[in-house]
Amino acid sequence: MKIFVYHTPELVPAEGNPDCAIAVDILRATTTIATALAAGAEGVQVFSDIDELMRVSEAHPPELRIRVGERGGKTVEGCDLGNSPFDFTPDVVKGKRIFMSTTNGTRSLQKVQNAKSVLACAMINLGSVLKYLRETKPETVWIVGSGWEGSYSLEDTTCAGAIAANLEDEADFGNDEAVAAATLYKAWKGEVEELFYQASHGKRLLKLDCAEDIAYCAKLDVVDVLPKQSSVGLL
Ligand code: 3SL
Repeated sequence: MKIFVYHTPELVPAEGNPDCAIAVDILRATTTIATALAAGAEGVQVFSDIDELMRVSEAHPPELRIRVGERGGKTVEGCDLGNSPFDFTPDVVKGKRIFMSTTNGTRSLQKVQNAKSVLACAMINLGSVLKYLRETKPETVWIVGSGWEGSYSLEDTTCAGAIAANLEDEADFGNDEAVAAATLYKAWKGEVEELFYQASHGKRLLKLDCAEDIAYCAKLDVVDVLPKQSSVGLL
């Protein structure tokens, strides 16, 4: 297994496709996706464009769909929910299809759509992703951080590093970013919540009164779910 880390979707190579691509958007899209699936959502379809989300979801029965839209941390007008994982409870999402567009996370998932397998990873489902990698042993793994509008984000690199660091005895690191991410995670292991408050998006979310979201996003292995891309979205 050879692990490559890319800090943002923009840094993903234009050529080549990995055996497994893992999108990471700790604050908060991949955390929310894992939470929604663990709560019984039927699946999550991601869109980079809100108009496209509205158009495609129109064909789905309204009582069986949830439209999720976030821009700049806030709920998009006309959508049912924003991106706080706490809104995705079983009574709200069970059996429903989620149509989701967020500022950065859904863009990174779309960017790696052509990989042989595509996963969404957060701290809260790290163990499930590690188990999948250990069992399937993909030859090449790309871990793609979502960043913020094209720039680096500390929290996504921390999670990328958590994947890489846990596999360092079983895998090779394919680029310096993977080495750096693993080093970052090992330096902050056990204190990732504190680190997330220092991240620029952590600060942005604090201004939006989302401290509880950050604390939840920093938790390790609270759900046993593997969001994996299929022809009908992440299941
Ligand atoms: O950028 C994203 O995709 C979102 O996760 C951002 S937010 O945490 O919902 O503000």
